[in-house]
Amino acid sequence: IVIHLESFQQFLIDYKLQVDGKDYEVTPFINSIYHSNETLAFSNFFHQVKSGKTSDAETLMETSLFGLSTGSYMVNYGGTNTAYAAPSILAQTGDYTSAVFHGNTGSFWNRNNTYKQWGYNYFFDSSAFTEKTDENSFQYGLNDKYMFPDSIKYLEQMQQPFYVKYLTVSNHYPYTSLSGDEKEQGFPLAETKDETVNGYFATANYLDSAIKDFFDYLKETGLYDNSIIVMYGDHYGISDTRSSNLAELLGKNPETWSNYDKAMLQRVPYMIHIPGYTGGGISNTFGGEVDALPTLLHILGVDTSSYIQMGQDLLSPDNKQIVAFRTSGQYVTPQYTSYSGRLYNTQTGEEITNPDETTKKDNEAIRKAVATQLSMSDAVQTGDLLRFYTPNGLKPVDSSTISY
Ligand code: GP9
Ligand code: MN
Repeated sequence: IVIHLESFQQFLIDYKLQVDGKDYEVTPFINSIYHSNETLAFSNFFHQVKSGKTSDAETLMETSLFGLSTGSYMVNYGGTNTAYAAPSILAQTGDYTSAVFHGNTGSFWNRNNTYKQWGYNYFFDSSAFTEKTDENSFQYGLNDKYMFPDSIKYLEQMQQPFYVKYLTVSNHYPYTSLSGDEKEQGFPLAETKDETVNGYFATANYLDSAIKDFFDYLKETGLYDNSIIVMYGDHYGISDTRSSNLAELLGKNPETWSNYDKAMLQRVPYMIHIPGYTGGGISNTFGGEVDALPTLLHILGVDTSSYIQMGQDLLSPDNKQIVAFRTSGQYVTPQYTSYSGRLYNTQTGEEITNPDETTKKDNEAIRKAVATQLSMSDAVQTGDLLRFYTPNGLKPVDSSTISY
């Protein structure tokens, strides 16, 4: 069960918003999952999306290929390209049935066509749920506290084992989806000069509570004990142009807010929650969304050695820990951060203005690795190259057998 946490940044984890001298924990339930020893959690996991936003995150997470440098891969190629995505791989290696639940119209980001190419058997979009009203929804669809309970009548009919994805929406810009929503719980607004920043915590808190309720349902029905639950944040919620307005809330000085701070804010949660497993913990390995699929498949015991995937297993000791942003020349490694034309020491946040020879050489090598990873991904995506290559043991999806 994969839960896509809309616009959810890593800094929300364990964050307490202070209003009128009182502390309000924003996402208590997600925090408890993050810290559980039944969870493999990552503290340096970065989103890698560009203008395809949510659709880029979906592409990265489920195919281990990047979105495009301009526009959305799902919109431009998703409906026609041959793909070996999570649902298709799991159907063929583990007999999984698959579905997506999302409270927006199915054609948004060309999902209805792309999901067929990815092998999703079912797609439950807004037409499958309670009618949207002004109170329970906003421009991006049905609010999370309606979508999750509404999905259950479908979920309980799914052939097991299943691979399902929930795309949440309530924590989406402009963070005002809760006005009129009866299930909102009065979480306070922040008090900065930026309305967008102010609303972000209340919608994140609402998402947290929707997920807690969903977990309660999973536990009641016993599905929980037989499932792995993955959660990830798709991309930033507060953009670089606004993020200095977060500085004070994060105990930083808005005057000295730097490109380094902006880069670090591109971290999003990635958690693999395995009920009954006790070897979890928080890994500081640096990685990104492109690494999620190989990591998950290896946990599930799938041999990915013949698959065309750009990511690396985050749990592998051989992981290179080079995180490419989709904007060229931008990257993060445990040592260096290159963002908006400036280079920083990742550990200290200090800018490197006069790099020595070793630093220059190191960064040239990183730049090359990043450029290669992106250009290989672009070649596959824009040339539809997977139509010429069938990984061992897999067949391409016949999307004509899927209808929604
Ligand atoms: C809409 C939702 C939002 O269906 O997934 O997409 P975004 O604006 O974040 O790309
Ligand atoms: Mn999104």
